Amino acid sequence: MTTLIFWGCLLLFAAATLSERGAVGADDFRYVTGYAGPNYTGVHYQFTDYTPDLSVVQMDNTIQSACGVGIWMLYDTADYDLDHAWSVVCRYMAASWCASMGTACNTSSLRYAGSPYGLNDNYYNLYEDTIYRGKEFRGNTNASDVGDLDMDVSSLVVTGQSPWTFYTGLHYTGANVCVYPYRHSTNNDIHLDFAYYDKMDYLGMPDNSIRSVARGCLSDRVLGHPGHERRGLDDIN
Ligand SMILES: [Ca+2]
Ligand SMILES: [Ca+2]
Repeated sequence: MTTLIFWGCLLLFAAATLSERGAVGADDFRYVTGYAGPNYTGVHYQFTDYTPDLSVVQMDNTIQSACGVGIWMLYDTADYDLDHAWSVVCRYMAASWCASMGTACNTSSLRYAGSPYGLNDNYYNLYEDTIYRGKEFRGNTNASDVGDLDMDVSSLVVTGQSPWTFYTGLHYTGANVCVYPYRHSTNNDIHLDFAYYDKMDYLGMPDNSIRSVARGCLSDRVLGHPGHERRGLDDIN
C-alpha cells in the first residue's frame, strides 16, 4: 500500500500582484493560470473549469508555477484521484494567489471548489476522500441525501455567507454540526468567504458519516461562527 503523501501547499491570503491581472475586471471571475516555467513564465494556460486531464491541453506534469482567483485543487493524478491512487493534492484558497509548485505537485488534473455561478456564492462541496479527492457531491440548496456520497464523505469546503448544517442521518436527522465559512480573503474588489476541512476528524464527525445537508445553522455544535472567531481544528497557520 502506498501511503498518503500530503504536501503542505496550502496558501492563504496571498498578496498577489500578478501583472496580467489589474485591479479592474469582473470580481467573480474564477480561474487558475498554470505556467510551465518558474516565477510565472513560459508556456501557460488559463483554466476556468474542472479539468480532469491536463494532457488535453498539453500541460500534464508541466505546471511549475500558477496564479489564480478562488479555491483550486491540483492533483498529481488524472480525474481528481477517482481511482484512489492517494494522489498528492496541492490546494490554494484565497481571493487571489500565486504559488510556486516546485516538484510538489506534478499536476495532472485540477478543479475548483465553490459555486459555478459566482466566486463567493453560498455553496458546499463534499468529497469522497480526504483532501478533496475522488467523487464529489455539491450544491447550493438543502439535500435530504447526498447521492453517491451517502456515508462516504471524507472532506468538504463551504463558501459564501451562509452556514451549512451537516447530518449523519438522511432527511436532516442524526448527529449534526453547523459550519460557517468563517475565513475571509480579499484582494481589491475580490472577496471570498470559506472554510475547509481536509478530513472529518476536524469536524468532530466520524469519517463517512454525513448523509444530508441543510442551509443555515441548525445545530448546537457550531464551527467557525464569525462572532466567536472560533477557528477550525485544522488551522495550521
Ligand atoms: Ca502527475
Ligand atoms: Ca470516504
